[in-house]
Amino acid sequence: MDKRAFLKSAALLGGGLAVSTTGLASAGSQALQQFPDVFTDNKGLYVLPVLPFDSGALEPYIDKQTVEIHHCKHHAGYVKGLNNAVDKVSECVKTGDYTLIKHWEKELAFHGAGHILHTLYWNNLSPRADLRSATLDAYLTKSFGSFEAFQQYFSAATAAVEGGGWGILAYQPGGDRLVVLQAEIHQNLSQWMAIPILVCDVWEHAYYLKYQNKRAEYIAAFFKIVNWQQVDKRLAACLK
Ligand code: MN3
Repeated sequence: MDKRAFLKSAALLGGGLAVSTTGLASAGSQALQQFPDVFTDNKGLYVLPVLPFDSGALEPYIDKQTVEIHHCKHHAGYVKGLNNAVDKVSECVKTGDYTLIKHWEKELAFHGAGHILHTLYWNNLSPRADLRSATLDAYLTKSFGSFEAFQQYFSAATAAVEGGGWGILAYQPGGDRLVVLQAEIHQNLSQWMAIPILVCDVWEHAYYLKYQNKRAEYIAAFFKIVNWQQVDKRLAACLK
């Protein structure tokens, strides 16, 4: 087994830090197994993934020092901050004290987006560009006209990101197509790779005529009318 294949199988088992000796014990590991990027170990703790290549292997395109600082300092910082935010949110849930929930949700999004996007970034780099599959090419053609058109569009959109951020090629499940997105900074209260299964609109237009400034009352009413069957169906689709 070469290094990359070994690390891939290790990542599937344990989140990428080491080969798991306990195997796939956790609930949800079925779902994790189907996606090639894993963000946690098998206990649910977020972990810094092992790079799928040597830190100097991307030279001359990306230099060794940049890769090492980016991975061991920046990415590791997101992992640490994310686990801390998860702990603090767990405390809020346990104690029922949500006084600081806005702060910790922001931390969760900032570090969560950082950890998830950097894991995707490392795993979608390789010392040599691989060939694309016929399926990927078909989706690129269906969505953008051709690979060349996609590459031009992705490059232009990514170059035009205002300030720090990301260019992102994403699959849109409801439309069965690919889309190109810009992410300014990187979180805006999203962690990415999270598929919504229940949403509540809290723009004022959704409740103001009846509830005015009492948003919490509207949210309590919302919970009286949730279509849980639809939520179940969405969850089932995610776990497929
Ligand atoms: Mn970065």
